[in-house]
Amino acid sequence: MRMPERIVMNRRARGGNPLRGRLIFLATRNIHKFNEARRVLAEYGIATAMLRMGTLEVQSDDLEEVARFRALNAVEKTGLPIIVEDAGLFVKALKGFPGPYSSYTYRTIGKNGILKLLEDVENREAYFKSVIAYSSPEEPVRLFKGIVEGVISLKVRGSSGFGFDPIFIPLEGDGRTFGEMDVDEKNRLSHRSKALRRFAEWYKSRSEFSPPSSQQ
Ligand code: ITT
Repeated sequence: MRMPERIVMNRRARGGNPLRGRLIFLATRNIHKFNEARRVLAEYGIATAMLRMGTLEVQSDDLEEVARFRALNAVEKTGLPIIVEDAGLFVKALKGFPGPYSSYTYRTIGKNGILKLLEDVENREAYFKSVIAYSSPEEPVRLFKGIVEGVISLKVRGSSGFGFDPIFIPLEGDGRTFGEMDVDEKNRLSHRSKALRRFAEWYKSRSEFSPPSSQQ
């Protein structure tokens, strides 16, 4: 009898899954996010598969809580080891807005709306925050975070990336917005790559150093 995929994966994960620490599923509908993640994780020898699925969204002003909830929901639906990522842009002069509401804000007022809100505002400090939630059928959720500090530009610059990239200038960069960088340049600085690197270090070390009994 052919075993359902989900059960095969569950057994492998409990026993000797040869892909442990080498393959991860990223549940997202955002192809740019997937592309960024795929390239960072490849540096660690981890292959990334995109699970283009919607996850239940919880109404919360806390990125961590949203990511944790979405990861649990995705694992419940698929039985796979999964990461989800939630990110947001936090603008100091707007008291952290749009933050966890970045997706809605982008779809409604967009990047020009943020520029408008900051018209004549001197303090243009902002940061992007990324929270990655990892979970699998046998493991509790683990969170990995990354932040990149920067300023909001005076006008839209560049067309690379997605979302608010064309209005965000990272402090550690050379004055260009993320929208003026290619994906590898953005990955050297971004909130997402920092969180991903933290996840990758843990994911790899966990499989390399776990005792043989849990790996057979
Ligand atoms: P998911 O399917 O993974 O949820 P999403 O596009 O909805 O994809 P998020 O909820 O994590 O992603 O991000 C919320 C919004 O924040 C997103 O729509 C962008 O407008 C903005 N954002 C997040 N990360 C960004 C980045 O690296 N560069 C520019 N904008 C970003």
